[in-house]
Amino acid sequence: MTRTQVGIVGAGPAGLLLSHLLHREGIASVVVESRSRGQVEETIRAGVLEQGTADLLDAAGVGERMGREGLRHDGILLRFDGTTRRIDFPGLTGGKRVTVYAQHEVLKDLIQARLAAGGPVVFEAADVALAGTGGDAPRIVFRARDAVEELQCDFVAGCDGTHGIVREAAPAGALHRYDRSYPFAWYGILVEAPASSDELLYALHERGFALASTRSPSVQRMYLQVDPADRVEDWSDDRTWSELRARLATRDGWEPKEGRIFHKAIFAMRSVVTEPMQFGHVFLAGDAAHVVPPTGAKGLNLAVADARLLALALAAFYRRGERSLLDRYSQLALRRVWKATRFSWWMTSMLHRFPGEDAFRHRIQVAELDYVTTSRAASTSLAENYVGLPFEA
Ligand code: RFL
Ligand code: PHB
Repeated sequence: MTRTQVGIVGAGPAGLLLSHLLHREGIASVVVESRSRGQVEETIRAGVLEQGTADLLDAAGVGERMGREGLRHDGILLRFDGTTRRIDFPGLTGGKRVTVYAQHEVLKDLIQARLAAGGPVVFEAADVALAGTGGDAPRIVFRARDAVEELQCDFVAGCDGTHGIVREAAPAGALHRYDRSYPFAWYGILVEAPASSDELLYALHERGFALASTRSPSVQRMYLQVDPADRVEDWSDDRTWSELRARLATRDGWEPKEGRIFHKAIFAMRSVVTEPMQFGHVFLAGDAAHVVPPTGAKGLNLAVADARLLALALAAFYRRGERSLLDRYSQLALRRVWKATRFSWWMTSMLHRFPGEDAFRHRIQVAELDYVTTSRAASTSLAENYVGLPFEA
């Protein structure tokens, strides 16, 4: 049996950042991850960092490569009815913007920082399970290199994503899950091509939603709303480009720049919130506690906000013996979580075609986009949520 102060399940953004922030406070942690380092560093997911997320990574000493390679964006474009309107972030939020920098690049930077500091990250852990969650010394039990290991902890952080096991260790009835499935999925591609647009382009079209995002000057990320039953095999390159051209079309003949598609994936769209985000000495952070549809680009940023808050609460406990922040972790985290859930649901509702929707609903969506992009009050509301609301505490 080994001992640590904080046992962390999952080496995603939530788990790795928490471990890094704790290390900076002089608090020991061990990260236990089921996948290999290579798999963690190669999974294609999010790309948009809120101003506060980028500032936090900088202040924590892991923002150097992001500063060099990340792309700073001062706005987004909303396209509907063949026209394009811009939301100007700095002008509406007192100078805030977002940074486009892939999640797996953030993870590479965090893993490098953890390993350089000697912080144990156990990759390829099998049969990860929790024990003793009813008492003061929860344990993480797992197999690594064919030996059974037991890690005794003061606290456990469940940072193990949507399908994690930590949440499942809660006593029956202790947690409530709010769940909403959307009747469509996103089909995402990576393309070798120059950017079609200087800023992220979100489009509402009668044929469904489309998004042109970016990863670098030579790699683009594009998404289409598709049927949840679709598989990537249903989407040939030709069909993909013809649909992107149709949904992103403008009255003056704008077309996306095409190139070699080298990655395709389809994923479901859900909103989930777990309440509370703690039981006994166990705390949940990131997707383990909540999931948002990607339309508002909030998932990674919420994981970062949870990790920040939990690190602050644990630091108050270890430094000053103060329990009050730990006791209020869930309550404080959920205020941000529900606001991001609302924003992601609203962006999703405004920009997608719902099955069975009639012409009336489509005209209402167009009117809403027209309003959001012409009223300073409404644009400010979108902008301040997109660049990120202020952190709690
Ligand atoms: P993660 O990243 O899922 O990490 C969880 C880790 O836990 C490991 N794990 C286990 N380890 C040990 N034992 C077990 N039993 C385990 N079970 C799981 C997993 O292997 C994994 O390494 O959760 P975390 O840290 O909470 O981070 C959440 C974010 O990854 C997620 O919210 C975002 O990717 C969501 N998201 C976006 N968020 C944004 O903020 N901006 C975006 O632009 C954005 N775009 C996206 C997205 C998510 C997407 N997908 C695929 C769902 C775009 C896409 C396509
Ligand atoms: C991405 O670049 O992957 C991305 C951008 C904006 C979103 C979702 C995903 O809203």
